[in-house]
Amino acid sequence: MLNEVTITKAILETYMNKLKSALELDVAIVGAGPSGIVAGYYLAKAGKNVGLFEKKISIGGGMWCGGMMFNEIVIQDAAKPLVEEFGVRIKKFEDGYYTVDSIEAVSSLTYHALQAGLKIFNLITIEDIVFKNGRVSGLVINWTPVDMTGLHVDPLTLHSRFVLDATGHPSNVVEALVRKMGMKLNTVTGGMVGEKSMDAHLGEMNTVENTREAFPGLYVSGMAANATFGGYRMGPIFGGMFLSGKKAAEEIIKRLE
Ligand code: 48F
Repeated sequence: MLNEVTITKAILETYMNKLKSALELDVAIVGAGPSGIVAGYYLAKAGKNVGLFEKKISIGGGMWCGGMMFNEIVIQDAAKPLVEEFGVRIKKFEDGYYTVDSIEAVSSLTYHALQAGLKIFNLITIEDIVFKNGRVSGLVINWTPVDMTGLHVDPLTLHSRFVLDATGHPSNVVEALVRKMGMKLNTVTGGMVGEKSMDAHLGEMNTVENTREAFPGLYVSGMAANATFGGYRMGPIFGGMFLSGKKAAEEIIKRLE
């Protein structure tokens, strides 16, 4: 006969073991949008201890709904090999423009990242960073419902050799570093430069160029990279997001070695 208490123990013990294994990470990724998931996949594939923290229930960030709730996304030639690596089916629209079902994209990316060894924690909000020896050294985590309801509950903490801010447009981790520590970033102004208006071509290039270390220990990817270093937005073309995640992983892997 099935025992409800055994079911409860199975969940508690398995989850706690997963969380305990993520308390001293090589890389902590904040935000499970396209750039964060892709970065997590390549880091996990390289054998790194990597955890991804997402404040919402669902993984996928802004990718589920394509453009304006039409659930197809566009990719360009440069991103085709990467998308193929995840087994996602690509439809040619015209030379240089391809479409992908956004739901297939989110689910395939997530599936492959988990299978590669990425530990994903949803419903956890990053509310602050750990700052030690002049560098970003970890994350301050709390349940999203605590954040949403404003309950007075102290958070918990984890350490990480590198943090990747993949929180999209708000660039939440970088914002916390600047607001709370008043630190100068590795940008032209020393602050968060801010996202620019729409130019799909420049935006796609900016996303990859801006994927780098913004402060010792803290990398940025995806729209967080554009918000930090100043880049155009690009709308529902996602090649730049995928390539940004890959670049973030490659750069961090070099640093870890
Ligand atoms: O915004 P998002 O999808 O990140 P991205 O990888 O991709 C951007 C595109 O989706 C789209 C675009 C492309 O044309 O412009 O916007 O840059 O996903 C960011 C994720 O981070 C989560 C948020 O819920 C979303 O799923 N997030 C944001 N702040 C926090 C967070 C936080 N403080 N703690 C945990 N997760």
